[in-house]
Amino acid sequence: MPAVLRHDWSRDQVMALLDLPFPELMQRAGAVHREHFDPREVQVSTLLSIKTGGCPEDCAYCPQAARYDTGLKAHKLLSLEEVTQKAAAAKAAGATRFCMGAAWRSPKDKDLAKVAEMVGAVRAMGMETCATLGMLSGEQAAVLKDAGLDYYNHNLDTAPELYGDIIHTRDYQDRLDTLAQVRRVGLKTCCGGIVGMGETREQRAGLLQTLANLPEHPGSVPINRLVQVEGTPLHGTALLDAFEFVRTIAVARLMMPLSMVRLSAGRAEMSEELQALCFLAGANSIFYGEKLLTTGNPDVEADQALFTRLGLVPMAVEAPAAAARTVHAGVTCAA
Ligand code: SAM
Ligand code: DTB
Ligand code: SF4
Repeated sequence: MPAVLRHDWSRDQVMALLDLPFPELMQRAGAVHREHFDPREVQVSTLLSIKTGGCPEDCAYCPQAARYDTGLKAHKLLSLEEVTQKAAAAKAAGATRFCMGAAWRSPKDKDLAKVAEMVGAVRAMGMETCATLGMLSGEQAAVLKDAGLDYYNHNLDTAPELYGDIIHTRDYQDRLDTLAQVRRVGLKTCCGGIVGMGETREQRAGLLQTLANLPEHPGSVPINRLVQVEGTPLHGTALLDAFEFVRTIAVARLMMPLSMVRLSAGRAEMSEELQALCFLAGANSIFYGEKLLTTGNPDVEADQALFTRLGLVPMAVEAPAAAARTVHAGVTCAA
């Protein structure tokens, strides 16, 4: 049956899903996952911080904001050679997508030209490419598209009504505008958020609602659990109940049935049993490799052993999108 891709979710409808009894929610999410994907397959992406720290923004979760004293060692933009070496190592370890992240508010054109070269070189190695460089103009998005970029990561991070409490140096509309530029040039979007920042269930619903009501569902939806870094304003936030995290994954799967839902930051602090629940809830992508951008991630050996124990296999290439119908605020069209 073709998937119905809805873009007309109300907050109440999302809350009704998040409020379901846990077994019912898991059953529904698992069924939708199986309808569109082989549930054994997990897409694996490796991250590299190509420019670390010294960021002028004030995101309350982020160790890379210059204004917080987190003891992070900043570094300038890596060379092309350093990046291709890391990409080759990621490929050899089994990653199929390589994501380059930079601690910028937005890239300078001279830096963007260097990143474009990196994208071309990684693409030529046969990996999918992703970049996360902050806000982009339409021209900058086009430069990345021409360089062979597959995905642009730009997260909405939280509900619109909470955004102003977490970040003061830009607003939600800035994020939506960059996403629109990225879509306009034909790049695929990777867009998700962070949970465990002290938000309510209603605000988690608000994040999911905004993601699913974008003009296109993001190709990848990273669901990050806050990594609490000493020195950031959110360090010391009350820990989110693990089942709430799993519920968020399950509802993302139900609302965006053809997207890759990524169990993202926070895995290093999760038990293997919790990660297994996330896969049952419909997560089918992870960040793979010892480091995220600046914080830790499980060892490659530990992830390989977990995959073996759970009978999971790395997804070779991204599964083609199944036939879908799209519903934009009540209007149904074939996609
Ligand atoms: N500077 C660019 C931007 O903010 O769009 C790109 C890099 S930024 C580090 C990419 C994403 O990492 C953020 O949008 C946020 O979702 C995630 N992130 C940053 N710090 C995090 C943390 N402590 N825990 C979980 N996710 C985090
Ligand atoms: C995403 O959603 N999570 C990744 C990636 N996109 C760029 C980043 C997680 C960062 C966690 C904190 C750190 O390592 O600095
Ligand atoms: Fe800068 Fe991105 Fe970190 Fe915000 S999340 S402080 S924009 S690197």
